[in-house]
Amino acid sequence: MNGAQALIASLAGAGVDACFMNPGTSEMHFVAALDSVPQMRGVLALFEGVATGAADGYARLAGRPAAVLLHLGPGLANGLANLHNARRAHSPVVVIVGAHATGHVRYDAPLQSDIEALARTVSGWVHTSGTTRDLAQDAMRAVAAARRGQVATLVLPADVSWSDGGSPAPARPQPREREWSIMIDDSQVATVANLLSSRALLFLGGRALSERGLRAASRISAATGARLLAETFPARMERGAGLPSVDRLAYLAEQAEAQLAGVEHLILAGARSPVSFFAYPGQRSDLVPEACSVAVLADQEQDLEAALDLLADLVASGTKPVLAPPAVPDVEPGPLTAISLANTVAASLPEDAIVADEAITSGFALPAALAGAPRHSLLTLTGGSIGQGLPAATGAALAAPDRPVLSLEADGSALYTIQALWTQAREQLNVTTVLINNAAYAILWLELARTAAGQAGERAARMLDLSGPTPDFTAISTGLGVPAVRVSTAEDLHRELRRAYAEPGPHLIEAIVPPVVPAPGTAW
Ligand SMILES: Cc1ncc(C[n+]2csc(CCOP(=O)(O)OP(=O)(O)O)c2C)c(N)n1
Ligand SMILES: [Mg+2]
Repeated sequence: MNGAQALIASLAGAGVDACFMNPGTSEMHFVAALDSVPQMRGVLALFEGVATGAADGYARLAGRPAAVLLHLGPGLANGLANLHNARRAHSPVVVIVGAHATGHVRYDAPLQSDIEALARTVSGWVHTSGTTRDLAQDAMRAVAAARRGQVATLVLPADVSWSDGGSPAPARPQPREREWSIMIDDSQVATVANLLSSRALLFLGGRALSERGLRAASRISAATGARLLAETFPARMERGAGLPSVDRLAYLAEQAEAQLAGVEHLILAGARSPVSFFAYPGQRSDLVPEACSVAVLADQEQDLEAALDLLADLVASGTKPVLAPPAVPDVEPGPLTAISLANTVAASLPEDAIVADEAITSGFALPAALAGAPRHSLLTLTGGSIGQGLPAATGAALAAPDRPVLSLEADGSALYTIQALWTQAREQLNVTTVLINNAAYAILWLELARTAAGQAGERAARMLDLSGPTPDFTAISTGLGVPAVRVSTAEDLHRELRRAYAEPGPHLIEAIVPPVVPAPGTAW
């Protein structure tokens, strides 16, 4: 058995049985080994950012890592932005980066670069395998490291992969869920219990946004009057009718400050203390109100759900969570706006959907519209690095093939990783993409004004505008193998959404929606 065969067999044995990849010459033995280890599902992505974003989406749904196979430093570099989003999501991902054979490194061949340095920017664990004998064991260490909620990168020299003498390693005994996590501090739970009142706010993130976490948080809020708020960009949040409805902290600092005004005790449960996304001249970065105390109930490395349950049992025994009633908005016919888009999406959402939201400005009305929609899992842009939505939807669909996936995707963001559509077509994934075409980087129109970067002249405006030519997403999608239609009214969107959900395989609906932000140079 060569190293690659031992590696893949061991990964599959440890439950890592999907590999998103974009291979090159140094990975040919890995690719060849796919035929001797059919338990591993290889999924080809046509850009590394699609592979890494798909592995992130997969992990958010499956709760276990997928593997990613990349080609040396440049392949890894192409995948880094979505590994950044994965790191911010605490997603388990096993990245395997093929490298030159050990004896080849000294010649400084064209693709030689410092792979480990690149890997360290996003990985919690990095190792270069030195021998075929130890490769499978190294892989099992990578899987164990990833399972702690991080990116684990194993660099795989070509000769370590191609040499004989590999033997599969047994999967490490899997810790029971969260067993690896740092113990919850009972005294901390008791301290937090004393802070709870209507002047307290419980700020939720990570696993606190699971059904269990939300139900416990809702009980705590109902019993004590403490307010609830979720982090701005959760990795995964359960939402919809029958679940507690919790607002998210606003992206815009001035709105976030209004949400936090009057809070005297901020209690963190899996979320980081709130900060402004960007700095603005003359504005605060730290969004915690003056004289507000900050306490930690539990963080992402602790069992957040158990911590919330403990707190709920302490302060809310006998109190039931407050659940959102079913409430589906009417679809008002007429030209699409961001509001009618949100209402139409909510009105047509199937039960148990996965919603990947990279709708940027056109998505502002979605949270309210979807609060009473059929229950769904929401995936968002954890690290702010755009080009994540289409890949994440792809990986989520692969991890949860029985659930419909809705990918709400802004035009500018889509164009970073549009090749994801081809993988959706190739794998026949049940993904419905609503591609929101506003022919602009509309959020940057807003940011130009907010940063007080000056009056936008014509030359500046051209940098934030996608018209001339406006990309034709219906043509692009069809060309990549995903059937597509263009709509510009709510009634057409409603009809096409229902049609797409009813038919297996991927679909794209290009929705023409005017920007919600006035163009640069126009009066507000
Ligand atoms: C990797 C990366 N590159 C650039 C940016 C900066 N950026 C943030 S939003 C944005 C444009 C978004 O445009 P679009 O997706 O069309 O959404 P809209 O603002 O029009 O709603 C850009 C370029 C980023 N966040 N991440
Ligand atoms: Mg846009």
